[in-house]
Amino acid sequence: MRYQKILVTGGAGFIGANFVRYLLKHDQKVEITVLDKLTYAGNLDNIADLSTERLHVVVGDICDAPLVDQLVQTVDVVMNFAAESHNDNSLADPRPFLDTNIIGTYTLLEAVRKYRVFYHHVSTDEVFGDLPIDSTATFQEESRYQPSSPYSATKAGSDHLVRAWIRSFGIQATISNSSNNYGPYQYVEKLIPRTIATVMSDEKPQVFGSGKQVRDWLHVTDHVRGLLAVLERGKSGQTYLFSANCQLSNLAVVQKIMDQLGQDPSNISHVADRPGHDQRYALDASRTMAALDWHPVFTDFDAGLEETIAWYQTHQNWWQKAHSIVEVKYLQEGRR
Ligand code: NAD
Ligand code: TDX
Repeated sequence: MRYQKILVTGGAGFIGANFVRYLLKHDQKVEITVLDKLTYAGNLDNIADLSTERLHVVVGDICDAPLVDQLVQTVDVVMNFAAESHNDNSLADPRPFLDTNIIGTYTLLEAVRKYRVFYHHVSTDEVFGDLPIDSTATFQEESRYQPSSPYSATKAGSDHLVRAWIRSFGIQATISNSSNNYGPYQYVEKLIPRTIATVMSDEKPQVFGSGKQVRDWLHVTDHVRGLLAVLERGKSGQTYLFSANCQLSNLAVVQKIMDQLGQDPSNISHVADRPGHDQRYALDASRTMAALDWHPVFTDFDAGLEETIAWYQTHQNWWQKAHSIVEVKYLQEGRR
């Protein structure tokens, strides 16, 4: 590993925790400091069983400049996973997205500029907007930014800040834009874990609108492996795209889950559509694969899904309370 001391912001969330778990297991020297605010989506249980010698946890906010300054000066690289990450929440209350995704990124950038520390920005394919459902078009590294939701607009804004800090201040940084992730430790507000938790609770899964919208699914472990390839071989100023080229309609995903859980796949509720709902995401990751020598290993979605469902079946205590909270929230917002 090119770096020995890493600050992982958002390391108690879904992708951040998977990153911390994978890295500590596969690298015997690395020292990780997690900075996490522990919002509703952050859970220290996600990393609680890991060795504490090489893992330090700081509960705090990436918008807290003195704290960020103090932590950044002790590391070689910052991996920024911290974000408000759920589109539906950004429609109900955009403000926290501006704070964490924009001001938080700005705060980290100022600290890495001061201490000349490498910065990697974890971002999303949603910055490019969407594609028509029936097309075969894909997004590339240089595709135009055209975000649709408050969430994706703040992620797009944060990507722009990173590029501006590279060009104007000469910081060393990379950006990656990933397609939709799935796997263990994902909070039950997102489509796959929400549907698993709902079906396991003998309720009907909720499909927004027609369910014909398409998402491009990537197993979180493949995303984590890609991020480590960026740390090993990435070049400052570059953008990397992560996708396993696995495009499926939401309806197909929900039906696969129901099928695997032994339920009638037609027993679903079509609820009000998400306002401004992005129709289709598809990333062309071929240039990143060649540049980083990274290739997804979870290429069988049904097998990855089966493994994910098994994880939720054996971790019911992990999600049961959160499931109730999420469902009450959707109900209060008139979204179920
Ligand atoms: P998540 O919501 O599961 O986790 C986010 C984590 O950040 C939580 O632990 C939370 O407590 C923490 N956090 C939030 N605000 C903070 C703040 N102000 N200071 C410190 N910590 C804070 O999100 P995720 O799905 O793991 O996503 C991680 C990153 O990957 C995000 O930047 C997201 O935009 C990006 N991304 C996610 C996906 C996906 O499918 N989940 C796909 C592409 C990109
Ligand atoms: O219950 C649901 N029913 C439903 O039909 C939920 C929760 C979602 N959906 C639809 C909306 C989307 O078309 O499923 C699709 C996936 O929804 P989410 O899981 O909310 O993900 P999405 O909005 O696509 O964004 C995700 O991928 C990109 C992550 O939440 C982002 O953080 C990431 O940047």
